[in-house]
Amino acid sequence: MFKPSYNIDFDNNKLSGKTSWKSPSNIALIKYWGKKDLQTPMNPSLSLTLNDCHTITDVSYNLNSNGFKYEFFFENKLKPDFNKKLDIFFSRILDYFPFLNKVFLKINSTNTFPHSSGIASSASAFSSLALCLVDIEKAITGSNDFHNKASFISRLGSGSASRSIFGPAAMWGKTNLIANSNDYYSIPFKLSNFFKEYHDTILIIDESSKSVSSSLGHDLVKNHQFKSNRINQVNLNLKKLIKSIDENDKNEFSKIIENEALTLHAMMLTSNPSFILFKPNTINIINKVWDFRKSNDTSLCFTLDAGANVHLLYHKNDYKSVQDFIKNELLSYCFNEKHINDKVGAGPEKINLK
Ligand code: 2P0
Repeated sequence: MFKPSYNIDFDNNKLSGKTSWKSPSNIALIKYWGKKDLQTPMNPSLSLTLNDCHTITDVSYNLNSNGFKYEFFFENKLKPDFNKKLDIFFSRILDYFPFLNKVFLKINSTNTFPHSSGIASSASAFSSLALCLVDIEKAITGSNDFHNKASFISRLGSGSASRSIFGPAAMWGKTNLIANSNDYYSIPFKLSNFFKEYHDTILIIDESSKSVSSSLGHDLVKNHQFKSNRINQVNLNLKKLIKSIDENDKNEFSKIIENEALTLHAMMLTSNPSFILFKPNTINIINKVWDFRKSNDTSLCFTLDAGANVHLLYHKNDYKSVQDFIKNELLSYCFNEKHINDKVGAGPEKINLK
């Protein structure tokens, strides 16, 4: 799959150019937690693609007669700290991009969201880089495998990155519920107009980096005591979530995504060894959201990533009431009142270079 058969004796004049892609972060509604073999998921996941939290990656390429080489810059500063992760990524993808053996890549990435905000940037970072690479392959060879290959390549950098290729929603992982779903790349998920109008306000509770990486968390699911129950539950939740989306049922949607978020963290609490990524203010906010929902007919609900921050999801019709609620009752739980207002977005875009 996606291994091209082109001859690498290219016209060397073609081996020079530049491309740039902007790719968003995503927030999972149905959570990917646990892997099978190389970067394939234990269970299907489904996410909303964000609009404003994104990474812009520029890649310039030039002929290199000594084989593949790259340099990675973050916000225009050389960043060798990322090379360990990037070396693994490039070793996984060389067979899928034979042209890489002939080039030197200069990569520069910039995030629109603060990189110390505790927001995972691997999804937007790897998806924007993967899009640049398929775009370069297209320019050199005329190859036409584009979005599916970009998602496949993103996955080899970070599993959740495979979902960022498609907006407004994407699903990854084989399930009988959705035709063409597979473990190797994500596919677009048809979201009803109602849910396309959802906002995501990310409440920043903790800016420090996570005490346990997601990769380690995924590993701990392999021998988890609740693994088979989790697989059953996630498939049932996916089925119910798809129905709630088809029926524009906001209450059922809220119930399922909150159950997924809390189960994700329950899996962490019951791993061996156990670990905890939420903070007291994560719980305080969840209780406030539940109180708010008791006294309001609202779409407001929460989800959590692998960290302490809370994602508040709500329909645009509730924007004013939810923003007032955040300002009056939730910002005091945030680190320096930090929060990011985002919403469901359309997916990555190529940046036109002058
Ligand atoms: C998700 N998360 O579905 C889940 C929910 C975090 C919580 O995927 O090892 O960075 O790079 O494949 O994708 C975070 O894990 O892990 C994640 P790798 P990734 O979004």
